[in-house]
Amino acid sequence: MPEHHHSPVSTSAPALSSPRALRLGIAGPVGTGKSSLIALICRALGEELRLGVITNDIYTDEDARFLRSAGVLEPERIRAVETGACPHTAIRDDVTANLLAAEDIERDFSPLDAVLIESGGDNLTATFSPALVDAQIFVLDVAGGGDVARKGGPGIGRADLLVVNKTDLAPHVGVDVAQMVADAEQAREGRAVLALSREDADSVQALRRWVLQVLAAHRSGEHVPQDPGPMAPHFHADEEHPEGGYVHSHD
Ligand SMILES: Nc1nc2c(ncn2[C@@H]2O[C@H](COP(=O)(O)OP(=O)(O)OP(=O)(O)O)[C@@H](O)[C@H]2O)c(=O)[nH]1
Ligand SMILES: [Mg+2]
Repeated sequence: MPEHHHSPVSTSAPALSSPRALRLGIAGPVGTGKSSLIALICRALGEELRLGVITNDIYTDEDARFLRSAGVLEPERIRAVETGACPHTAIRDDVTANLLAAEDIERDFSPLDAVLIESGGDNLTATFSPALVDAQIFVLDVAGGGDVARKGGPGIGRADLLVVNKTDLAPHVGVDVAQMVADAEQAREGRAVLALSREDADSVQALRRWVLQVLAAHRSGEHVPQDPGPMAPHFHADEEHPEGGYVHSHD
């Protein structure tokens, strides 16, 4: 009688069995277009990938509402974490609320291919902890000024992808996109930079390809989550300091 023993690493487990969903963080200063970029990804990939979204806002669930009303995913697949404090805290120092939200959504919609986690808009140095996300996108926009890319910082320098967003606005704000991208590439020592506008279909396709590429690398085990590094010391406006706060860091 032929023997059909299952080896301890069972071959009967589906060969397709992938690791858990890719957790992809989207960070960047206030208003640079993080929610809009998530909407673009959902629109471009929502048919072929099983997606979930988690938003982080300080006091509201406004980003989640925006994304639900954009109709890019079933509303139940978009969840809000209210961070209650400076947004970077919840993506860097104590990621518990976000980890629980990610695990919940992955369980409720199992299997998911990717969970997109939007950070609350924060300062230039806020990045995700690798304990929360496998990969992260840092979003700048041209309206923030062409020299921002040169200023560097952990997100700009070392996020898996730097997006220079709203390139359609460049002529109106006097920014040279090619120069801004070149500066960013130099600051990033060759890591990926993408000039994006929701008005530019080619750029949206490039974003789509990048997400698929990271997902494939995540599944194959080739992708290694990077820690862009901690944020810079900073102060909060409501804290005691002669100039309106005291300088501190969250490490
Ligand atoms: N012109 C232009 N405007 C854009 C683009 N993407 C987003 N916006 C606009 O930029 C503004 C901010 O976009 P959001 O996606 O809400 O930005 P955000 O980074 O999620 O904002 P916070 O979560 O509040 O930090 C909105 O008015 C968007 O309509 C773009 O490609 N071109
Ligand atoms: Mg947003």
